[in-house]
Amino acid sequence: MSTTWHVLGAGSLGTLWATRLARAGLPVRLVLRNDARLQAYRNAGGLTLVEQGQAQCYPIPGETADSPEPIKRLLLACKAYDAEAAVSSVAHRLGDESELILLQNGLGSQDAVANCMPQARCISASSTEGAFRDGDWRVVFAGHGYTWLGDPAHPVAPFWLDDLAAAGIPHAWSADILTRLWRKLALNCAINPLTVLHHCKNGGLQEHRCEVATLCAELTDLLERCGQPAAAEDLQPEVERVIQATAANYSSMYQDVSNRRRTEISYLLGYACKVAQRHELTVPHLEQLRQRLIVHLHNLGLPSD
Ligand code: NAD
Ligand code: KPL
Repeated sequence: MSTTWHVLGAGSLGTLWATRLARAGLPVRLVLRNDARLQAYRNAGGLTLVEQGQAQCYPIPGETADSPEPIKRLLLACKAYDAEAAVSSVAHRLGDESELILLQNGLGSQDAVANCMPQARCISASSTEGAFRDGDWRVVFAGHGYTWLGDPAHPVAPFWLDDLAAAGIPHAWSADILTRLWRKLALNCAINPLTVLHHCKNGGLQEHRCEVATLCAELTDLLERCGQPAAAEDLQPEVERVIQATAANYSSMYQDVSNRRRTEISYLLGYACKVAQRHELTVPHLEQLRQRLIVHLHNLGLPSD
């Protein structure tokens, strides 16, 4: 009998994973915040995934966080700023044998979760898949990508990667997941805040090459200083390549701001500046960018943490 995948966070990525796992015949349960959300979910009849214009509803069973049944495998698919509270809401259901798969972007939330759940194995993930919600309990699969998973404390791959293969979730086990998370964080720091401040698509940063290059130089120093030289390698050319390849897209932070959603700034640029300070490295342009972004968010009436 397969172990149940408990999915906490029925948003974009949570739905993308839950529906593909369920479609492969694997046991999945959605963990919802409270009775009102559970009732709303039951009324909707399931989670809907839209792929290539085709919508398919999957009647995945739901439950609330305070349900008493133990959780052996938890996919945590909320935003980085919600991760610690979300895991705490199911703490009474986690034990020594529990495994948590952390789908959060950026850095900082993984350590926060691991510190409050020392008994559980925490596996971090870094994903380039893209999805967005176009209604309650309804998600559009917007961009094919790849997910790397890894556990810095324990390099052996878990056997349940077979479930991901069966579900058609492109993935690989990574012995250097921290490098991958840092590299993605650096790309996001060099691109996303500038798209918000210049109010442009990623391609609009081709008009701001010097500003991007200055940030890349500071990010490279930071990655080298904090023991991530592989994540620093050729950062600037990769940032330029990503800007070109995604020229027509709005960055995820731009989309958060334009939809008046809280950003993950504290787990991206905020985290980079905090680590630089811890290593006594001055990163004046990153710090100034962080301050400008905070003022911008504040002026829009959005949270700046
Ligand atoms: P989302 O906002 O669409 O979904 C998060 C869900 O978690 C929401 O439904 C929210 O209500 C739920 N949630 C939060 N706290 C909860 C709690 N305590 N109990 C129950 N539910 C709770 O977010 P997303 O876009 O799926 O992003 C998740 C993470 O994945 C983020 O860190 C994001 O940066 C990263 N990511 C997203 C994408 C994407 O295309 N959406 C791609 C790569 C990485
Ligand atoms: O991941 C991204 C995002 O928008 O969050 C890219 C496309 C790499 C831009 O930083």
